[in-house]
Amino acid sequence: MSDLPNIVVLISGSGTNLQAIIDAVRSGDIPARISLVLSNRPEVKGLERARQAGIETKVLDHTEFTSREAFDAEMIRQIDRQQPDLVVLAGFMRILTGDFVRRYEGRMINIHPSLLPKYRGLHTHQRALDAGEPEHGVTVHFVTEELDGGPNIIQAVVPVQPDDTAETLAQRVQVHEHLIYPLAVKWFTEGRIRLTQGEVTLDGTPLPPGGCLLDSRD
Ligand code: NHR
Ligand code: GAR
Repeated sequence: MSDLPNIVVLISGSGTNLQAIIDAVRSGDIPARISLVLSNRPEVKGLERARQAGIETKVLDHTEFTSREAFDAEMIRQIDRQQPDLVVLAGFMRILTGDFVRRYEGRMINIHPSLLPKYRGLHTHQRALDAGEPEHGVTVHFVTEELDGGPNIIQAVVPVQPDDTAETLAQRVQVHEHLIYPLAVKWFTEGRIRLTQGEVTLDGTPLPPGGCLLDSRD
């Protein structure tokens, strides 16, 4: 056992954000260890990434459970075995029950591909394009029961280009995801980021509602 903070990562897909975090742990940038990668979908690329990095993996296929409550209860069992300091949702695509979210309140974060509070939920890139938004982006936030409603930690702004499709926009947003998610995980594991009474502080100073802003437009 090591004294480093312990992270459990939940995924559903390709795991490029997981990879960015693995790389930052490896390089020593994030002072932590990843003890488990849990996927609700079998055979996704993210599981292979975890195995390649020598991290324990577990699949809990949600289709094999009779209810969200039963699925979440088994996830809790698997996660609590690791006694994690931080639970990281990295492209995890199942809505979590209140019981689950409350259990990890203040130590569970998510990356969501929009400038929250805009475009909660799914298909964010297409919805931003349809609305004619001049800019879009990505948010790292603490997870609360309200879907994509938790307080923000970091946002990165990405300008929308006239010829953008949902795919090209998603690709440019992802470049920023891979910058800000490892940074948020680093700050949390260093004890710099805290959620207290619904407010996020960085080094003890409350963040503005959007969170820390990474603006690469200039
Ligand atoms: N759970 C809670 N309670 N609160 C949040 O803020 C959560 C959460 C679970 C996941 C990630 C979120 C995102 O970043 C997240 C945040 C999935 C859906 C969804 O509709 C919505 C938001 C997010 C993740 N999922 C469908 C469901 O029925 C399934 C969709 C699919 O499998 O493709 O769970 O966007
Ligand atoms: C990321 O773009 C993430 O922002 C988004 O899914 C992708 C996962 O990619 N998350 C959501 O849409 C959550 N509902 P990854 O598996 O390669 O990290």
